[in-house]
Amino acid sequence: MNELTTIRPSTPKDWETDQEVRWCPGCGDYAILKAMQRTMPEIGGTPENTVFVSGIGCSSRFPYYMETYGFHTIHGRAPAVATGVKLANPELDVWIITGDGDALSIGGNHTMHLLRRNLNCQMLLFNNEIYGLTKGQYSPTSREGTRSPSTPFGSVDHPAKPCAFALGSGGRFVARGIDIHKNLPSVLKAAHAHQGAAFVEIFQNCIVYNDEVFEPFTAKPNAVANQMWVEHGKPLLFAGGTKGLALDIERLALKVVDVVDGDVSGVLVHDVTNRTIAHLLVEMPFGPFPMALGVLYDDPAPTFESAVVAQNKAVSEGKTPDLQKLVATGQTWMVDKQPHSM
Ligand SMILES: Cc1ncc(C[n+]2csc(CCOP(=O)(O)OP(=O)(O)O)c2C)c(N)n1
Ligand code: SF4
Repeated sequence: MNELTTIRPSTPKDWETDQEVRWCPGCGDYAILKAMQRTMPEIGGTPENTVFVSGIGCSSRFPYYMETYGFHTIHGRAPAVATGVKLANPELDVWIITGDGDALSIGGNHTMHLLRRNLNCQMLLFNNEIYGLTKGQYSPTSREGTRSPSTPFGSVDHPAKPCAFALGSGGRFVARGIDIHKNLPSVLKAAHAHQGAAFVEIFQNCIVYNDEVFEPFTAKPNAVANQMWVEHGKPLLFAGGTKGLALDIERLALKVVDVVDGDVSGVLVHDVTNRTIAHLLVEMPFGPFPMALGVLYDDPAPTFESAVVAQNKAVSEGKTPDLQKLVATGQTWMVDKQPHSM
């Protein structure tokens, strides 16, 4: 007689592998890995139905450390491989792990097409504003003036904003988190709950080549003043609720307002389905404005693989598959000349 095995919910430990972790001690990647291993049981994930797909970079070593299926692919091409995985089996839970170089330099076009097609997957971009694996060259997100082996006199490029890129590419879910922040698992959960391509930028400290670059908003003394965690249906407040964001109607832009005696009447209320608010939040210059974090935009639309599956079903309805006929259809020809003998 067959015996039934009870399936017990997984624990974070079930998602750990026996692989030696090769990141530098103190790298922000460790904290993201932990947050992911904590999140998987909470979303009811099962290792056999989960796939991590990465490109190339320090961040892209991630699949080795998750006890799931995984592909460490080629530079910038994780979205292409993830698309193939999802089309082959739309039931799989697919997570793409990438870096700012991988996703926005060599892989910029692939990232764009993944987002505009709206493949149902999660894409986590570990943004450390540098190429870590290749020893610290500047990346598309490096700030102007960044001194690196490839910009010894300081970068003169205008940096890309990953979340603005994602929105501009047609992304329907855009969020931000911080490697060591306690809210990261809830951002990952929201990304997973979204049906479609969910893009998450995670500020990740590269302790070796770009240490403390996010300190102006991640360091303890700066966090309260400069982090603004947004929540759907709640006013956009920061600095312990003493400041908020309002719309400057004349300039059609955001402005910072003081909140006096808890009066939030002029403060914008966050609506995750409002694309205009999302654009304003991701474009806010840090300094005069806080860093907007959490789910900035979440407005689902039909997914790529559901459209492909529906189309395949419609065109094959009532037809019997015939591979021989397919191969012999269209432009076919006979080669009757014999190859030259050697
Ligand atoms: C086709 C190709 N070009 C260049 C490289 C060299 N290369 C490897 S990783 C990388 C950049 C990685 O930076 P990022 O995506 O920011 O990841 P991090 O290492 O910082 O996590 C580059 C340029 C490569 N491996 N393959
Ligand atoms: S080089 Fe930077 S990003 Fe890469 S493992 Fe080391 S600390 Fe992390």
